[in-house]
Amino acid sequence: MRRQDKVCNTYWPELPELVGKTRQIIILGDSGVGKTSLMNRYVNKDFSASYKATIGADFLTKEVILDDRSVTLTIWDTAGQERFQSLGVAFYRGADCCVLVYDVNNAKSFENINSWREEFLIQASPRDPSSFPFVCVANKTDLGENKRQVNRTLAKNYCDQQGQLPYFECSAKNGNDVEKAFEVIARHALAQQESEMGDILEDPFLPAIIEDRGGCAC
Ligand SMILES: Nc1nc2c(ncn2[C@@H]2O[C@H](COP(=O)(O)OP(=O)(O)OP(=O)(O)O)[C@@H](O)[C@H]2O)c(=O)[nH]1
Ligand SMILES: [Mg+2]
Repeated sequence: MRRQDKVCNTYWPELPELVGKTRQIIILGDSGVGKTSLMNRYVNKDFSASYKATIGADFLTKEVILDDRSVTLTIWDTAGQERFQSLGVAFYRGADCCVLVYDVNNAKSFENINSWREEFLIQASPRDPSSFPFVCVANKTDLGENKRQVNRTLAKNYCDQQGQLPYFECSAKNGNDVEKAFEVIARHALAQQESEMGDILEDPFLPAIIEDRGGCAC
């Protein structure tokens, strides 16, 4: 049994809950690219063809199990429409991972993802901007190649230049690769959770806390 598991299972069962506060995932991109639809597809396994602009921000939570470990994601779906954005910016700070979405059939939405990325970094001011986990999602691939305006290679090149961002071509409509994209996001979140748990296990006061609880974690 790993030391971490022994501490949690035997002496401090609530540790994962304390550390494993929900991880904040934020979805950004132009209006109409399908941010709400992707979140809905992933969390509720559902899709609606009607469009209702998100105002400010909305969220859904989902518990994900990966390799027998659990992580809870709070997925923040933000407004793409400029007039509804100011409310959403408040949620940038505290995000653990950011999903940049564009519509493969809309070149402008791809050109704008860099602005979304830069604005996020300004507002969220993460400790290390160069290593902050972004994931890029190209949505609406179900509409067919003749509608496509953004070439896969172009988008892949952009992601590679930005530090090998994971890149997925998805469809919220038919569900294609949505699960796959969010699995990468959930893995980032789980890694962060485990790293924070590791920090606590290294805490010089931990032996005293465990002692207090009537045990030894060695
Ligand atoms: N064909 C197709 N349509 C999609 C897909 N994803 C979303 N849509 C449609 O595109 C429209 C906009 O989708 P939303 O998810 O509301 O877009 P949004 O990015 O949340 O828009 P804002 O809230 O304004 O920022 C809706 O009519 C959706 O049904 C997709 O993968 N394929
Ligand atoms: Mg929306």
